[in-house]
Amino acid sequence: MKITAVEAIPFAIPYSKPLRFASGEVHIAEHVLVRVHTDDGIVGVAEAPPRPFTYGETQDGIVAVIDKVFAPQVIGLTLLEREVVTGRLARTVGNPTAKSAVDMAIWDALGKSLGLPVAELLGGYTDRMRVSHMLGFDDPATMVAEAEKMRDTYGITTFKVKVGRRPVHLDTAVVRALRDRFGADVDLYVDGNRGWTASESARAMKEMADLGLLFAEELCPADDVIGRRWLVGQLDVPFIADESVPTAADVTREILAGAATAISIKTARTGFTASRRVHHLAEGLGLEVVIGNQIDGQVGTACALAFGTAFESTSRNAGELSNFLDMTDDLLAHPLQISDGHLHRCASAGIGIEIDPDKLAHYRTDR
Ligand code: MUC
Ligand code: MG
Repeated sequence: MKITAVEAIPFAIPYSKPLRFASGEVHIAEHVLVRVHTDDGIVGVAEAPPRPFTYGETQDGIVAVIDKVFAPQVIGLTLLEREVVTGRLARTVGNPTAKSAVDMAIWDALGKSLGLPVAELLGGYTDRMRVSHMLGFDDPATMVAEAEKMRDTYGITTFKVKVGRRPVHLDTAVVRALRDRFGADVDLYVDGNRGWTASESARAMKEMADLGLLFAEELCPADDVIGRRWLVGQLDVPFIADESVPTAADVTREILAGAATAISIKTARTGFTASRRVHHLAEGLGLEVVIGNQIDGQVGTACALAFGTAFESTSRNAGELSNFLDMTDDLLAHPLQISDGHLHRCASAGIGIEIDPDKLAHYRTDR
């Protein structure tokens, strides 16, 4: 169970449909596949998605920090020393998705070594999650058509609508068009990625007051401290903190400040080890949680699913597990399948995924 090598492999897979939102847009999945090797021939895998507009990381930076800093810090440790790994990686500031991919690849290797699914090692609550699909910026008719396709093809009935454009009517018109089209048959919530001011957010939420939203997420920046508290205090739906809470300490800070009332847990930024801390903290604080998506590929989505299915509160709400549907291809030998609005986790050991070597050879960009 001793770690002998850590590889960081950059790859690039185009999206068939780019995702656009208030803080950026994504056209190509330029991610990093992390492989952790052990002395008994086990290989654990996970992926890191660079999101410069959210965490400041880049693909080259992720490869460099893993090759030069993290790999030397974890080689020689065993798969059971995950808290030692966490402590060593914490010596480096930032780099959340690089750290998380190393952490999750170690958990994958541990599960494979023990012959047990990671979801069961973490908590083993269920084997499936309802799926929520993210609708990126477009005109109302196109976004309604996409929701229709997702419902008819995959049975998805929960949609997170990206908002944060100006004037706010551009977005409120989309949410209204979705409600008009689907009535009470779908659940809707909105994510602003900090695009609006607090007062624009308040106006937009008033315009949508009759639309039965489940949640509102990061409508305005958490750095607008007073404005954000003012906004959250007047909403009658939970306000989800996403990019403002990349660590458990940030969760405490934002919740105690009245800047949020619910939490998005993203394994892409907190791996399994720190996501577990965030989950336990949220439970102790009595916060609702949603499993979020860092616009992950199938490897990252399988990680989110493994964590989400491990606990009751993480599997209660629909999880954001469908961004991979917008990619032209992926790395898995057995692609994830969403049906009847659910994603089932694979019962095999580790995270439950297998990398297709031909696909990796085709999409890796370092050779
Ligand atoms: C989300 O929930 O915000 C877009 C930006 C980011 O950091 O994550 C995605 C999805
Ligand atoms: Mg978000």
